[in-house]
Amino acid sequence: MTITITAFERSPDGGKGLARDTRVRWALEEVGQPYEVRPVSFRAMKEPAHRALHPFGSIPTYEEGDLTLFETGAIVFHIAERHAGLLSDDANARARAVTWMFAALNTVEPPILELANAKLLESDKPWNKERLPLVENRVRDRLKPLSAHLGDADWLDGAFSAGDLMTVSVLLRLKSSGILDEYPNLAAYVARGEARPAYERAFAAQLAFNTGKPPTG
Ligand code: GTB
Repeated sequence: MTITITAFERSPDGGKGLARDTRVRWALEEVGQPYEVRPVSFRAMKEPAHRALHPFGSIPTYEEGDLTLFETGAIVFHIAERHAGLLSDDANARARAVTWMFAALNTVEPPILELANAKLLESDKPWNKERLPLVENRVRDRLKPLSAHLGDADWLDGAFSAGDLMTVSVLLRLKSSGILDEYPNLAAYVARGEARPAYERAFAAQLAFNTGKPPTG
């Protein structure tokens, strides 16, 4: 059955892979499932046809036969459950990987988004200069224990899993801030994720999509 996801017609990041369709592309590449991408403009995103797929009028969505999903956590979990490669056969290891998915989305991502918003949307506010260090410290409050847990391991809980895919995806948003480099094992963890062939294919595909140039290599 054809899998179709939606993505920004042109991502505001110009193809840096930060829009959330990249994590869905990555999951599909990890499990070897082909997919199609339907571009959605900012205007179309808020129209009834798209809201029927995504009540909040955002991307990405996921369509497969009569199933429609939104929220990258649910989409990646669905992909990981249906296909081998992202969740262990061991029930406890699966549960721990799902725990890391939730931790990535509910515990690690929120302060990272707050920082992105503070930089992108609030830079002209008179209080921004004072607030920014507070927000950066909230990010550090999450990175420090994450770094301590990872230690010198390659992945969060043994073999690479959907939990790592989500955690790396969330941390990627920090690359340009310099904060990630304060935790060398996390910077190396993100680099390991980016070096996975499935991530490379997903990144190349979204870059080609956003620049209109075919993937190279
Ligand atoms: N919780 C949802 C999920 O995980 O699926 C969040 C979905 C979401 O925020 N989607 C964003 C969106 O559609 C795109 S990813 N925004 C437009 C809207 O809602 O009107 C967020 C994003 C956007 C742009 C960049 N960038 O250019 O760097 C990075 C991330």
